[in-house]
Amino acid sequence: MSYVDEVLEMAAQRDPNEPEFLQAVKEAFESIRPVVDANEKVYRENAILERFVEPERIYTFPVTWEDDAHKVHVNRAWRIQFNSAIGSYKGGTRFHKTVNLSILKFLGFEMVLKNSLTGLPLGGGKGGSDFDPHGKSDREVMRFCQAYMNALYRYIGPEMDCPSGDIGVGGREIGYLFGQYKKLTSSFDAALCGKGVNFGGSLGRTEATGYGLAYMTDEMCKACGKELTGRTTVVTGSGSVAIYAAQKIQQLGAKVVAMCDSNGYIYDEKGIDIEVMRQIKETERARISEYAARVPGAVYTPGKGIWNIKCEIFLPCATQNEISLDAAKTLVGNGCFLLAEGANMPLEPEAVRYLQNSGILYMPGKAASAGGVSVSGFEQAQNAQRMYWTFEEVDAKLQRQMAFIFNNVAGAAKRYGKEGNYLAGANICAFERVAQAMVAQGLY
Ligand code: NDP
Ligand code: 2IT
Repeated sequence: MSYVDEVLEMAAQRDPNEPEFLQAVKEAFESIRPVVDANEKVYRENAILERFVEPERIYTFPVTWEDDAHKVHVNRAWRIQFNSAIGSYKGGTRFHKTVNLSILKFLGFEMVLKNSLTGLPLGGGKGGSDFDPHGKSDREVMRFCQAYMNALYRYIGPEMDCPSGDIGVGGREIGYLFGQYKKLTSSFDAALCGKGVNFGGSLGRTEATGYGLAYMTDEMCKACGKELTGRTTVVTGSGSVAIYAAQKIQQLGAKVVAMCDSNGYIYDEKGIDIEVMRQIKETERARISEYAARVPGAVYTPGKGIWNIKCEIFLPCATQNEISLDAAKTLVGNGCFLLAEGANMPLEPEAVRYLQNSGILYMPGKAASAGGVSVSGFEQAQNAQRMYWTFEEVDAKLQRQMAFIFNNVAGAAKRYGKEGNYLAGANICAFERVAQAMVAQGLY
């Protein structure tokens, strides 16, 4: 049995109840087979693959908090410090009712690879809780964040582990988390990213993942001589990644005709009005159905099925496994020629395989969504310098960053005789950097 298969089997036996984690590991390991075969002796001697699938540390903690009616709730929370071979731990925090250890381990594993692609000194981590922020008051969210930080503050820090946002955690939550961290440690350490721009946050961090995804889409089009201008585009989700992906891709000339939330989707033939969307989602925290109530001609459809809308470019920016094989078939059948992932692992494995065989341009999330963590890295750099960069500086660096990632991913695919296979290129390029560092640092 090959080394890759041995470790895949071992992981499946160890963690049979972690389907998302095993899905992420399998996808990456299928791609890196040629690298592992070429370095098998060294990797086996250093147990590189066994160590690669095992988080270096997992903190598990209950979060006890009181709602506005003084009822006490206990949520479960975790922080996973997955791999520190190339830098201190870095990765988002997710608050969503579905959060469990499997989901956070898959996200942590993806972070290790994504952060490697950035070329920055960032190890991989992830954390979060099964707390559901929907329908909670500001004060309830604040008390939850404070209780979460009471348990976590000892284990994070600017040189140790630096959490930021993800689903359910944006500027408001990071503000409350940072406020509590500061109170508990009596320091202004830059232990969190995504902070407000008047207390250490980087300009452009809010937009970074979405803008980065749009820049990556542009790179993919350019590489095959296609124009973005006038391309009908569908973006799933309506959170921070989706909103800024839609805004930037429209600025680059495409037309976004549909977006969704977990209740349903809207179709606006004229192109989504981003300011209306921001007002509804960011300011009012309301449902996307409101958009159709406010914008003449827009149509709301409850439930799933946004992928049935005809488009040339599809940017999934909501959550994992939102796109099934059938949805992928519909997209290709309708003439979609490019799919780039703003979300982490939004496609089921069969959908990924189908897209690859159908020959459309496909960029996995670990590359296409790396703009967010890149600007988190820039935030850490600005904090360390005690400086602020302008929005234009950050945006220019982000554009260079996405081009750098695209070129490395495309180059790695070519090096291994898989030209145009960006999934293989991303996994190979990311893994090589981490594995080399692990070998160089010896056993630990
Ligand atoms: P937000 O919480 O801001 O938005 C999430 C969006 O996805 C909401 O519109 C939400 O709808 C929707 N959504 C969540 N779950 C589902 C579901 N089961 N079905 C349909 N829609 C759903 O999160 P982000 O925009 O930050 O994150 C979106 C994705 O991008 C995630 O996969 C995240 O891991 C990834 N990502 C985030 C980065 C960041 O910097 N924030 C960086 C890189 C990747 P509703 O409001 O109804 O729940
Ligand atoms: O999945 C991700 O890349 C994030 N949630 C952002 C991580 C970060 O540290 O900014």
